[in-house]
Amino acid sequence: MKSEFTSEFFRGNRMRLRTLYGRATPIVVGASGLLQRNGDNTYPFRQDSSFWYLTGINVAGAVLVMDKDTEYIIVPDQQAHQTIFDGPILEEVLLGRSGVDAIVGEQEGWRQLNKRLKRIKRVATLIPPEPYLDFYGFYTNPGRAVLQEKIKTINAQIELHDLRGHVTAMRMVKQPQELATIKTAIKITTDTLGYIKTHLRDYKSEYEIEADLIQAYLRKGAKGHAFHPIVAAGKNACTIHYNINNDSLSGARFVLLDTGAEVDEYAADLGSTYWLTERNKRETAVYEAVIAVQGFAYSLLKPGVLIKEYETQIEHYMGEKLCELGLITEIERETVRKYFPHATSHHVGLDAHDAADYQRPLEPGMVLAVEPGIYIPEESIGVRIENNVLITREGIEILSQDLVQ
Ligand SMILES: [Mn+2]
Repeated sequence: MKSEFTSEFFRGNRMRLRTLYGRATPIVVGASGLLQRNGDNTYPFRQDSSFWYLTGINVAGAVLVMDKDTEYIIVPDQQAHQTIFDGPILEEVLLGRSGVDAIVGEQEGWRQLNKRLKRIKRVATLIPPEPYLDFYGFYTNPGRAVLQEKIKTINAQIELHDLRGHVTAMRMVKQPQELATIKTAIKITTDTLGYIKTHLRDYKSEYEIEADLIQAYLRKGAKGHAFHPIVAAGKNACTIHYNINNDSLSGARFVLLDTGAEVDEYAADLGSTYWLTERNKRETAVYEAVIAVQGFAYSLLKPGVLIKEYETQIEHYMGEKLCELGLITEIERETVRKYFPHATSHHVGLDAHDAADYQRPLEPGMVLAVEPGIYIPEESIGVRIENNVLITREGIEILSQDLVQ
């Protein structure tokens, strides 16, 4: 598939970052590193989204340096066996893609950087996240932390300035190439979900649906999944991030899908709940309540809106729906969150849950997911419908208009 991105995009992002942050302090940004899966087997490489946004380069362990009037990328030296096993890293390809002045090898690059870092008081970088994210229960990619350690080893006194706020501010408002790519990812995903809905009765298990998702994404030109898909039949839908996807569909009345293709490095994040049999009255009431909340969310979204206030309004509206369904009698945060335990919206972009400052009012060019859901474990019903919308000057454009709900 033809990429929307040329070196102009990445060069433009670097120029804007230097305008936002200032040119007096050198900027040094690290790529993600390869991660062990088991033994000498690595996980498929996925670049740090912000590093990609500034370089377009998918090399593990690379380092971008922006200093005075020069920009260069240090790429890890390849041992002869790595060139044979992993393929060569081609300098001219990296230069053409990123638009930097030079690609330099590890030794030469760090020799240059070493000299500079020893003499300066501060350097700007993307500060690493905590090594272990308690809330999500996983280890983060150590790429940024490794770079930070290396800088500190060269100059222990050096002050590290954090660029995350600036890069996040830039990533929140999508440029035309980004929007076009997100639209492609959305189209691939909605086409695939449409196919699955039409053939729903042919599937005997969740994993057969998962197999068709990856098959369709790859065949339609996506890189693969933007995140591990959720294919949850029946009561499994009440587990919000269920993704074992190995259950049988026999006896299940519906299946909840939450998935997105990845195109270039951009995500779609969509989903719906499809019935394997005729919806009964109760299921229809729950489904229609979710649709009503979705419509209410759409009516609120426009420039200037604060996500926090938007979520509070939706929580109240959802509360009314849950009362109508006889699930709660009082509309309070705790009662509502028992049946709707997640947020309605998040930004979508290079990451399915994209880098964002949720204190910042909405602006045209932002892309959001809208994903209300109602989960009733005691009735084994879980319904979520997720669309992606673009904030426009007037309100929103639903980017996933083709999603079969
Ligand atoms: Mn989502």
